[in-house]
Amino acid sequence: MNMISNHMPTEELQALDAAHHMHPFTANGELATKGARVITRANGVHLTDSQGNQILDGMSGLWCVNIGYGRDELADVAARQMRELPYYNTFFQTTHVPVIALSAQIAELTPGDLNNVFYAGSGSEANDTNIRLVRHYWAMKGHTEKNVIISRHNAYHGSTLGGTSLGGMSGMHAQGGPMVGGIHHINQPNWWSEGGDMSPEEFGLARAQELEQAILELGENRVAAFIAEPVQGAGGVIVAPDTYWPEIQRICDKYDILLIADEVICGFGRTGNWFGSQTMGIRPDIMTIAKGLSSGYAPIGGSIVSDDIASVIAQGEFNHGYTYSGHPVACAVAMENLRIMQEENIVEHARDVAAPYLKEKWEALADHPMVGEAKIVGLMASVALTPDKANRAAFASETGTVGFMCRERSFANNLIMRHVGDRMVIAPPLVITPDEIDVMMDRAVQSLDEAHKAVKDAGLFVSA
Ligand code: PXG
Repeated sequence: MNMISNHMPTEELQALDAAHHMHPFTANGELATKGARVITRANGVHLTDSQGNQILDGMSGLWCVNIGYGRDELADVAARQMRELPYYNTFFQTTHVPVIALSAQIAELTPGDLNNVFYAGSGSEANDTNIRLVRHYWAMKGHTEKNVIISRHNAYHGSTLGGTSLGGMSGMHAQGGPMVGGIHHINQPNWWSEGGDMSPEEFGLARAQELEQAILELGENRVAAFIAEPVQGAGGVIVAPDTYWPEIQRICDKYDILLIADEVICGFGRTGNWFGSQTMGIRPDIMTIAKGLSSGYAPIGGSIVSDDIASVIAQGEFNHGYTYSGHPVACAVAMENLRIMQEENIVEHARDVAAPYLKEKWEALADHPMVGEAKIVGLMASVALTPDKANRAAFASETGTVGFMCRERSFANNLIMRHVGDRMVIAPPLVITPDEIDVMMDRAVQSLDEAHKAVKDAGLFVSA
């Protein structure tokens, strides 16, 4: 076996990467000529690359490293669990201590009667479970026709066929179809881009009422569930107007439709509470979880379901499961992650210290000449880039051109900040300190300034 290590020259690593590794959501041909950035280690909120740069990770990896990097406790627990019981499954009437402990712990953390966990290896898999689970639930209750799931355009629910179909990303629907049937999409509550002349409150209500219209059009007896992220993450940190969620809850209650809160990003402290549903004041019947559950240290996801759903499903055999459902090492790592979050009051730190400190600085970005709205909930935030904030105008260039320029400046300034189209997005580790927030914001402002200049110089500061 060849010895590929951190000590190899970056160019050699990049060449091997380009030759054999297919990256997700990447134009791989283009990347091959440029060479991928090689991340070698990480600690706290910082990454180190193969050239020795210290990069502030304003995205917590992919919105997941909530407790920050470099926590030895998780490594120790993983090693201990691998020695004791590296794998056993939870099929066919067996169980093990890590999965028992984690399930009980999750039941304690979740609101209401969300006391039952079906495990998966990722958020995508968990949402695939949800499709089958909600349809099976209604079938068990004698309503086989109640099988349509309503979701939203520009939602992200994963990359498996089920996750892609549930999600509302047009670029994803355009590839690898046909999609899973029986899924219907309504519009998102993105006031900045789509609100027209309405006030945010009017618009929030109107977009929520699209759910009711869809139910009436599809047939009241046909809709099984509505799925949504409490705050759209991958869609650009889109925060619904205050009027939106109460109306969604009212409609789900009225028509007896299961509400699935996809908490893959919002869960485990991201919005300043344990779950985004609490921040938004909703009562879901199912929550999808992944990412922050283990802070990304081990792959694990799941569906947390209400006592009612669990009891109906328990009346027969649910022919569904993954080899790694309730993987003991992932469960042990997740348990340790939750222990640290509780003992160190990390959600409280996010809510009471980091989020308020960041909010003030983030919202001040709205004064920047290229920034329109600046939105923030807990430690997830976005700004809409615009050439004309008074008119909430989009750029004339292809969507994402300006956002990409801004991201490039951000990378060059050793800050990981994402662009989603022409919105810039951050979601730093929940443990970030005020001093680190100062550094993050200095780099963000510098990147915006540099991008603003580059956009003007390129003649791109022009409305569509
Ligand atoms: N639901 C939501 C709300 C997510 O954000 C998934 C499901 C799927 O989870 P897995 O574990 O299968 O990836 C996600 C994942 C991005 C980005 O660039 C976002 C996600 C994943 C990868 C990239 O914003 N979210």
